[in-house]
Amino acid sequence: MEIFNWKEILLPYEQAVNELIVKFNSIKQEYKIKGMHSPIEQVEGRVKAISSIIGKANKRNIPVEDVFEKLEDISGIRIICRFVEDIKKVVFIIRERVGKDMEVIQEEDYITNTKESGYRSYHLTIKYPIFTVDGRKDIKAEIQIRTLAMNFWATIEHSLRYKYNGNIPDELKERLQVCAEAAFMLDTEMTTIRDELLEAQKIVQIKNNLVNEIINNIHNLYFYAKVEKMNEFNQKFIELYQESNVDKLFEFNRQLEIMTRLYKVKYV
Ligand code: 0O2
Repeated sequence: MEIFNWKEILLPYEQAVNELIVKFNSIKQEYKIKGMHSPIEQVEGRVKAISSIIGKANKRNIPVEDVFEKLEDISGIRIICRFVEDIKKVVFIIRERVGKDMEVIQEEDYITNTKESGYRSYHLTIKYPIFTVDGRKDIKAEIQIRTLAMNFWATIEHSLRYKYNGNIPDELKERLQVCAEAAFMLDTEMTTIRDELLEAQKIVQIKNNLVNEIINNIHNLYFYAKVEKMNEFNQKFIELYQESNVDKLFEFNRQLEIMTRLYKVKYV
């Protein structure tokens, strides 16, 4: 067998993994800073262990010198989402990057087409350019997108697969299939909570915008109204803000806008 300088060969794969982790974490951060629900909960990445590369090459009858061309998951990224719906959103975000900083070369939907083992995940194989001292190199990477529940199941099953050297006993296989269905039921139930969460986030956003408008309108009124009137507005605003009733805040803002218009007509 040809002697490989594995460390040097795997370096670009490591670079791809590191860059992709940074990029997906930045997307997560952007959602958080904007006060929005992030479809990305967690990002992980790894370069496949040399023993696993050789093992997979043997299993598929691929000469080791061809593995870098033929194996798609030497660079692997895993994106964990809270909810099943978030997976679609992440897939959409990745597809949007096509032609910019990555190409999608294959998609496998193991959520709709659950594997016999019970495995669920959405897989995307991408081609990602990295820039080395020798120039551009396009690296294939596998992105696995799954929920926390799917990840919990896959992690346990993967360990058992390892323990039994790929031959999990039938009885255990069946129990794992039952667990996979239970995990999926949990995901389905969680979807209803997701809607509640998004609704709550929307209300908070509406309230924040409204409060900003009210403060702005009160500020404008300082140019026209008497001090006593302004104290009255401020007092009323504090009361309504504490009451946290969005409808009443809307009505108060409407009155402030009418008032501003009336004062302007009077003074212009
Ligand atoms: P590792 O150790 O996670 O890297 P195959 O030829 O069927 O073995 P292939 O064609 O590369 O695999 O593609 P596939 O089926 O899409 O699987 C790619 C990866 O998905 C696997 O990589 C696993 O990470 C994950 N996966 C697929 N099926 C299962 C499953 O039943 N259980 C778990 N836990 N993970 C699964 P590797 O190289 O097999 O393993």
